[in-house]
Amino acid sequence: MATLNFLTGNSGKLAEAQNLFGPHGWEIQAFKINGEVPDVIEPQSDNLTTVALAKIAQAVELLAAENRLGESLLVEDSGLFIEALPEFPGVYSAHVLQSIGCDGILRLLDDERAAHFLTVAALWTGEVVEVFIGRCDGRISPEIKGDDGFGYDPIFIPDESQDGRTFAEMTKEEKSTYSHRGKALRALSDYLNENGA
Ligand code: ITT
Repeated sequence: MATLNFLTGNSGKLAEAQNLFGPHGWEIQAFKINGEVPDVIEPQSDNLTTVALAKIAQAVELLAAENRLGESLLVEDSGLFIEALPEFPGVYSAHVLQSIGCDGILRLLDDERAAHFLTVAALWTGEVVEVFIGRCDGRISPEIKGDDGFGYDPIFIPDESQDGRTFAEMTKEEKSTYSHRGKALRALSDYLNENGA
């Protein structure tokens, strides 16, 4: 089974990637140095691609320092964008979740609830960097619902599912069918297949 390193401090993202790639013959392995996920600095930027490219540049330096430059490595940056609150929480999604949480988001909204998630995944192939983007349109639920998933999953309802459930009320497989991450990682998986990885 081929191995793809994933540098992330978010265990929910790791679990989703493992679930999505496992059936396609890829083992997604958490990238660690001395048993720890190394810290990378996220630049101040209002653009997820800029953040993902900064993360992959640092990750490649870490691989090089470990004499593992020939291995492939994945990072990704994701954000929730709420139409009524332009660019918010967007690139600040992690900070906003920690500070006001899903409850705080619900308190900020009235009838206008359209939102989307974006994922920018950056892959070091062992030779070059490739970028894959996934988007999921939906809306913010009137209430917190569901126990699965992570982050904003209990308040996000994807349009495509058409049954009104939040991501947190879905299995990982169902969420991946519709999600920003599922779309970005399926494009990445197609790239790996087409390029004979
Ligand atoms: P990394 O180490 O991979 O950067 P992170 O948790 O900092 O992990 P991001 O900056 O990409 O990840 O994510 C911003 C926030 O958005 C973070 O609080 C996540 O929990 C949340 N988030 C990302 N993807 C999500 C998803 O699919 N469902 C719900 N919340 C999500």
